[in-house]
Amino acid sequence: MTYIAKPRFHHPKLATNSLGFTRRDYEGSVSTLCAGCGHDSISAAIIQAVYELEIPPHRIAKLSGIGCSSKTPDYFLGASHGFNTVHGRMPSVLTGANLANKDLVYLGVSGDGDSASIGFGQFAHSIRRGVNMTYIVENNGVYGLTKGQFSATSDKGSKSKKGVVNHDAGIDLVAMALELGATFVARSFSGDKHQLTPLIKAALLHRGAAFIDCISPCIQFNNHAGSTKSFDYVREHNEAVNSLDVLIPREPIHAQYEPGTTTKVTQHSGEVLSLHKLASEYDPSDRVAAMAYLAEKQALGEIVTGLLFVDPAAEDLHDRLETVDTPLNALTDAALVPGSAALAKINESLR
Ligand SMILES: Cc1ncc(C[n+]2csc(CCOP(=O)(O)OP(=O)(O)O)c2C)c(N)n1
Ligand code: SF4
Ligand SMILES: [Mg+2]
Repeated sequence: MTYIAKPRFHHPKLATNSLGFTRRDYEGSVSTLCAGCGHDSISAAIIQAVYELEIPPHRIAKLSGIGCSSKTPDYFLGASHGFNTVHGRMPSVLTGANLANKDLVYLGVSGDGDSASIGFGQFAHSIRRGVNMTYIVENNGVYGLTKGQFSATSDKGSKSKKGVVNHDAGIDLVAMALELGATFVARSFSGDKHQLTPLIKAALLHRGAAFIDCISPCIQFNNHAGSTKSFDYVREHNEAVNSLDVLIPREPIHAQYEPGTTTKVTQHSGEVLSLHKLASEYDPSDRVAAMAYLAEKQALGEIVTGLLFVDPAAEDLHDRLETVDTPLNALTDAALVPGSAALAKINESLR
């Protein structure tokens, strides 16, 4: 059995959002991952984020590749559209689905093996094209599903459970996403749901390629001394540059910060990202400075987390291609077959 269905009944007084859905309505099957796996905490943060954003489950399309991380869409948003692709191919399938129907909210979930090895090219091109999506890598530095080989995000010098040293340079997916032009870039930790949940909410509301690298320890193969992706190592080296509140216009605003320490960023859909600065010199609107800051801190062995870069006025792939608003499967025959006069006009424009 690959999944275990959850019982559908729940306490009649369970809180609901304005759509009448409980948090349970955004859950999926019972997880079959190892108890304590970081990936399950990310699933919980996704459920919380979508419940709080009050997105109807049928408006979400969740896609993944292959790996323990890529299995997780089975464990959240059970009433949403889902597509489990082959290893490393989530980004191209997501791009195709997004081009066919821009009405859905696209959530891609992947692993460090899935995105930084076999799917590295796919990751790169979906980011540089500005596909409107939230792309989460559940990064544990190993191939968890195939029993703990080093992945391309394992840090040079880190040790496997059996003491083998990794001599290859690690790929930093956050640095790559910044370089490739992602318009929302964040790093978080599966053990910090207070940081992760608002980041997922903000990413889902962002128009353009939103990338979150979420360090997610594999308790089975990469949670020992010598690993740089263990719970202890990440807790000790975590340097958060800011903390985030997503302020939806309909909700009361609770956040109160000292004047001068908070930056407000308004995104396309009207919601406001309220960023509380923890590192006074950090500016998330400056891509080049963000890249330099990350490199500097990485050299000191620090793991920089938080919202690292955001361009609230970003355009997405549809803006660049000037596509129609109507999903392709809803276009009428007249729109799809515009006739010989329209064809002649196109041919003329190409001469
Ligand atoms: C084409 C192909 N090559 C190799 C595999 C074997 N394989 C399955 S999962 C995986 C790596 C998974 O690692 P990651 O994406 O980091 O996910 P994790 O299990 O660590 O969450 C590999 C190599 C496969 N399924 N398909
Ligand atoms: S092997 Fe690792 S990544 Fe896979 S479920 Fe177990 S703890 Fe999680
Ligand atoms: Mg992995």
